[in-house]
Amino acid sequence: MKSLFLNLPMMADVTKIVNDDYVGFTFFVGCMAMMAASAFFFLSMNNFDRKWKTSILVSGLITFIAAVHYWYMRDYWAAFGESPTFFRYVDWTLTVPLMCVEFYLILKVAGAQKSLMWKLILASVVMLVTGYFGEAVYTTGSGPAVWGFISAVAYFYIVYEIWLGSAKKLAEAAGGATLKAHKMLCWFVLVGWAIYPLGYMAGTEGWYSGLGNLGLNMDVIYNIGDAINKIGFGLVVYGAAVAAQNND
Ligand SMILES: *C/C=C(C)/C=C/C=C(C)/C=C/C1=C(C)CCCC1(C)C
Repeated sequence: MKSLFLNLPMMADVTKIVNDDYVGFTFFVGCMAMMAASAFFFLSMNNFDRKWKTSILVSGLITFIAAVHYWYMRDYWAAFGESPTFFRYVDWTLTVPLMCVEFYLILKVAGAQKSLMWKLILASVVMLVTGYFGEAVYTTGSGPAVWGFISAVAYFYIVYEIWLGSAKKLAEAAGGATLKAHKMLCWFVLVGWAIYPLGYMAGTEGWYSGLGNLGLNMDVIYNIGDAINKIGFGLVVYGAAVAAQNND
């Protein structure tokens, strides 16, 4: 009798990840980590009072949106062996503005205005759209360098605003758990976010033979950056909420 299995189509629904595909591996693990982090943030949300609940919710939304994108990016990489640039930038364009919202939510107690949030969101969108141009549209000659430079200007504006600008003054006025959380998030933006331009240089042309020649893969660098900045960032907010609650 003919086995039922022989009638199955040759292509399975699950794409194979080969042993030495370490890029595919980081997409896979990244996906799981984002899912687990989302479950953690969503389930712990209700342990906190209103002020912090929204912040934890936003942490969960950031990792959840990333989990869904990683699901697609993992598949895309497995199927085509190419960078899923489009999904990557859609993910960032949704999650990075949410991180700007997180800064605002934390500083709201100290009297932060919505205008601060919109300034940060606008700068982050400029940073990402110009980065996309350099990575996916103007990919030859000086294209990546020029668009990367404009992107970096927007990035440094965000760094300035939170480290030295009005956001810093609000955090100092608030003190306590708010100031501590703000400082930690500032470090994420200065050090954690700096991982991304390195990935960009590994994957685009025009950097004197490129970081890619050191054997560094752009997607691996981006995936490590995302794990640190999305899950770590959310955990800092969670820690601040726990600290604030224990002091009340
Ligand atoms: C969860 C995703 C995050 C936090 C993504 C952050 C992305 C950046 C900070 C990207 C920055 C870039 C530059 C500063 C210059 C080169 C182009 C980019 C877009 C990679």
